[in-house]
Amino acid sequence: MRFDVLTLFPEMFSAIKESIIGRAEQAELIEIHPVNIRDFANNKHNRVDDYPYGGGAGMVMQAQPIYDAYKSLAGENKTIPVIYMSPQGRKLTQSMASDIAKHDHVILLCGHYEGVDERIIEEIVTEEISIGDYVLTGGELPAMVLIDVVSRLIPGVLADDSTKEESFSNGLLEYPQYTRPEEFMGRKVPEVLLSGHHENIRKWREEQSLLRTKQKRPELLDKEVK
Ligand code: 4H7
Repeated sequence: MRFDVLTLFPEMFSAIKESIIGRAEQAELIEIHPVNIRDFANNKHNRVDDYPYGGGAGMVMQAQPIYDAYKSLAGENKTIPVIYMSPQGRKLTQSMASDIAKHDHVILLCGHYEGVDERIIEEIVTEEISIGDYVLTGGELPAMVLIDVVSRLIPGVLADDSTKEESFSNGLLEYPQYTRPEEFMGRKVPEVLLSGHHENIRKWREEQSLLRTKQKRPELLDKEVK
């Protein structure tokens, strides 16, 4: 799967090339391709923002450099999803991530300042996505969150295919995990996990998942599992 990213800060994406996502890119399971919108400025000072019509605080990202950067990637192909990372978007969920993972190419648009000229949203954006109800200085961190969430759903990216059992896929929180030693600061690993009785372990974990969800995120129990 290929993620093209339209951004004013392409260097930020070196952060996501570490760890599991970095390994997935090495293995050519995914490709992350940041494109600097500033390279498409058509004035001698490389300006890509301007004052908002009607006045008010801050600057707005101009349509032309974003459009030209987009065209350099998509050409005449109008079928590639263009996702604008914005606080006004639909809030990202695990089930939205599964849908995005079905595409083999997406373009992510990262806004800065007061956002982009509205005509870019009308002309090229197919979906607006938010990562949560809080304000950030730019869309780059949300784009990296989306790339991480989607990439780990691609077959081969995770060593084990654990994604079917995890939180938000089955609608429950995950059960508690323990590793060696058997006793730490006087706290023992639950006996059942040492028993080797797989059916009892499965039942205990299922109970713990349900108990935790009731305690920590009761609202998840009212949701339908997609
Ligand atoms: C697009 C439009 C995403 C991008 C507006 C982006 C939060 C999220 C941004 C803005 C983002 C999220 C304009 C919002 C200036 C903040 C003061 C960049 N913030 N800005 N406002 N929740 N910020 O996914």
